[in-house]
Amino acid sequence: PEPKPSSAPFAEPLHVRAAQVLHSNWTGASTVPSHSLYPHQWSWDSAFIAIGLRHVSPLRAQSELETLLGAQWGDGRIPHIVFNPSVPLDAYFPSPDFWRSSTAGRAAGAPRTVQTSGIVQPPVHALAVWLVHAADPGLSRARSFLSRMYPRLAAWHRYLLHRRDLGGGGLASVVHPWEQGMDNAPSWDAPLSRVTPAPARSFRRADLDHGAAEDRPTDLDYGRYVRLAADYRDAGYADGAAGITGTVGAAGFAVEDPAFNALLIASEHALARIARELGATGTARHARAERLTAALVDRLWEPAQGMFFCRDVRTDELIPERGVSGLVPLILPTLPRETAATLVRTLRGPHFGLGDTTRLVPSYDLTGPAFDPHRYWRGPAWFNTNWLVERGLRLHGEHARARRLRGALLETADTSGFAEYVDPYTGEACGALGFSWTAALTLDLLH
Ligand code: 9YW
Repeated sequence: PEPKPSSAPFAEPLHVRAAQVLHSNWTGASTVPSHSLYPHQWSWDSAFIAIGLRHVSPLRAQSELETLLGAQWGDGRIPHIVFNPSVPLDAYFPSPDFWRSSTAGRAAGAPRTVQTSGIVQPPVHALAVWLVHAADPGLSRARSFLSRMYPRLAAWHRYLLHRRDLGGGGLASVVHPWEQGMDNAPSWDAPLSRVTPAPARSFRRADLDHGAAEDRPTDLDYGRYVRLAADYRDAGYADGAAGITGTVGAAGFAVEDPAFNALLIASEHALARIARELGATGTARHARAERLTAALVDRLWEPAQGMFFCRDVRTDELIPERGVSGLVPLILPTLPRETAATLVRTLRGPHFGLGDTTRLVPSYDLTGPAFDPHRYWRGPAWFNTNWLVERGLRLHGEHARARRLRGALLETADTSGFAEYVDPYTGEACGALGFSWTAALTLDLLH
């Protein structure tokens, strides 16, 4: 096991150690989430990393996002992984020879020179670009950062809002659990159960070389992840009508997720600000973000449970599992007052226990049948989702609660050695240590 960095009095201050983590995970053009477990560039990780990195090096924060957006596909999608060609193929699965982006993704406009995956991750990017700009507007203007990023971000949002509106209600669907970023969340169990797993002998998991099997998704989950991704690839990564009948429909996985869509909406607000900074009004984008907020409430709010649920697009029904994803819409500025107040009550209640039984917001319902305080997205607390909740609490005037959550996050980041995720009750470290977004968001909370 990796040694736990000491938090003894003679240790460097927290911000120095957080910066050291980012420094050692920097590869020259981007940052790996973790050298051992995830040795390439991940999409939403890079957005969170840039948000922290901007306090240490605004230039590197800009480069991080430029590298990611440089791997954008012609149809507008930003791939969930950009592969580092100097890392051996067997270091991570699925590797470039599984995704085959430059050949299988040709019709969708995959880049020819860089290898990527063909699925996406939550759209935190416009928000990150805006925050990175704001950290050093002079440098940003000198490098035309916003004017270079804007058309790419606009194409990204266009892709999600048009090609991925599989439910027809205005929201974006994910076609794979990896796209939403919370791989084995219990919300996926029902829609995934319709997917025939790929045979275990047809692939080799690299994650188990570094992570404890009892903390990671199961082999059965992995078989289904592989099947969904291979079917999508074999249909040329096509979305829309062709995707539904040809690939997504065949496997049956299409889900509208509250966190994914809330991040899209928050990013649309950020894009409006970027447009304004570039001399446009931004009004149309703010208006669109408000319409999307109304669609989110209309399609995913479950009043009887006081939170948002996922909608299974295949059955057109809400999935009755309480995950942290259903609390993330708290980051939305035009959420109805009563909805925001209800979310805060749910956060403090028995299912998430914040400020009562838990120190950080768990990824899943403490009372749910699938709850496990150590298994990945089925209970442990993650720093990115907690950072979003802290931001949401502040936005809705819950300053004392936000302050307490901030304090708990900083303390847990410190004592856990910037762990990937932690036991929500005890703060015990799980997964990789020296994890980039944990260090980055620590830096952001310290500023
Ligand atoms: C995997 C990199 C990624 C995150 C995801 C997280 C995990 C990859 O790691 O997925 O192999 O399981 O679930 O959100 O972006 O940090």
